[in-house]
Amino acid sequence: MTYFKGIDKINYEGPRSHNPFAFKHYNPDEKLGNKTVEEHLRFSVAYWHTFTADGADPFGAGTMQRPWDHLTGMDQAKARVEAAFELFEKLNVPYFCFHDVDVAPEGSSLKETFQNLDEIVAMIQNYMKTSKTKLLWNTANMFTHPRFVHGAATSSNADVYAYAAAKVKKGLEVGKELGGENYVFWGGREGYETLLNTNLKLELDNLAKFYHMALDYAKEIGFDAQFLIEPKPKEPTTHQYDFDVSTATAFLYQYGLQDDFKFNIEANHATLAGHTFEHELRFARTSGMLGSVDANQGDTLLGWDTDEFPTDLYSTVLAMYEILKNDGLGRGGLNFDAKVRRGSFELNDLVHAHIAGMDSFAIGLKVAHKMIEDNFFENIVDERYKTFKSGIGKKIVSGTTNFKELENHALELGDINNVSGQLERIKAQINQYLLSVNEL
Ligand code: XUL
Ligand code: CO
Repeated sequence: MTYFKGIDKINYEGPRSHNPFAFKHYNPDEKLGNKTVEEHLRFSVAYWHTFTADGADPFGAGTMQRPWDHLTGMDQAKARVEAAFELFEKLNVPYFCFHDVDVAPEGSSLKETFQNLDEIVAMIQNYMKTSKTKLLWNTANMFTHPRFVHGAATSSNADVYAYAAAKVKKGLEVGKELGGENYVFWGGREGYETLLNTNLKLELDNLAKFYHMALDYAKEIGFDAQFLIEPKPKEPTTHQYDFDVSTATAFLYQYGLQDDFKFNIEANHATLAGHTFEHELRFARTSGMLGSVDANQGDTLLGWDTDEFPTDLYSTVLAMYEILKNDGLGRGGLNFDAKVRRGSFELNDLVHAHIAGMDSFAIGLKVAHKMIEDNFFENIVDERYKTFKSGIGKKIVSGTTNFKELENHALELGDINNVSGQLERIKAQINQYLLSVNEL
């Protein structure tokens, strides 16, 4: 059966095309430096937003019109797999991601849940034999079901901890079966609402032990995926333990996990933490821990995780700059952890949304690539920090000075000469790059 009726494979038609079902900037086969555009961007479709979610929000019921809506249970799950691989092929995406419960419904026992999952995973595996789309990562949903009310690996209830471990164990087995490149841990309900009833130290110790056991098990079964932590500061708990890259880095170092984890950075999580997307990418890159990206954007007027498809070109440029400077994402990719708006309920909206996101990141890639060729930011930074290249600055950088020498230096100074940071000029130049993207 065809789900996305009347829609053919989405092709690249160039920036002047007016075809809503064509890429204007994403040309997967185009070579940029030593990689194709497809290899640079490594796009992934998020199963949960695109095939499972119905558009419900805290104020109202679902609005999405989907051709698998008339089905329920396993029949619906199977129809979703068919629809998913049809869309992957039409969008020509190299990757997809899912949570266990996105693909298969929970049964009346954990055993039945696993059986459901096995059946769907076998179906997915079959599709993957002939599809080019591979598994970027899978993960376990440990936040939706009421049993996770107090968390999973940080729950106050040891039985829930064990249940969560069983789900992750299964997730690692599934990841191995499907050849997943990464395995993601997003904190879900790993955090707390109030300290009035919380043993914070025990919860963090338990979480670290959970991660160590997951690593041990992955090794035991020979699943060599990159493990990723996805930081988020709040939602659903008030205080998520993996608040941001810096907080989670400290946690990983504290518990000896730093060599086995990298980060999956989500744009809207960064902004919820009061950071920019590029701030989180830079912090992860600086410590060699930039693993993958959940590509979306928030709404500047709303303070929650709106998971919009990324269309802000300024942001995609700065994100792609970080990714290119990281020499790419390695085994990671750009996963659209993004949902169409509640008002965009038609099936075609799913296609338009992915085209918009893919084109926006393709523009970001082209502009960032050109800026790096021009040494745009490198020249700005070189000039701005030039006092550290000679004299006392050089000694500071090489660690060969001390407070006495610095005091002597300071005492001999006359008026200190600072120069402008030139932010407005820099922004205007970035605009010039953006506006010339069609000539790049
Ligand atoms: C939630 C979120 C998750 C993770 C995977 O904000 O981003 O969908 O990406 O669990
Ligand atoms: Co995410």
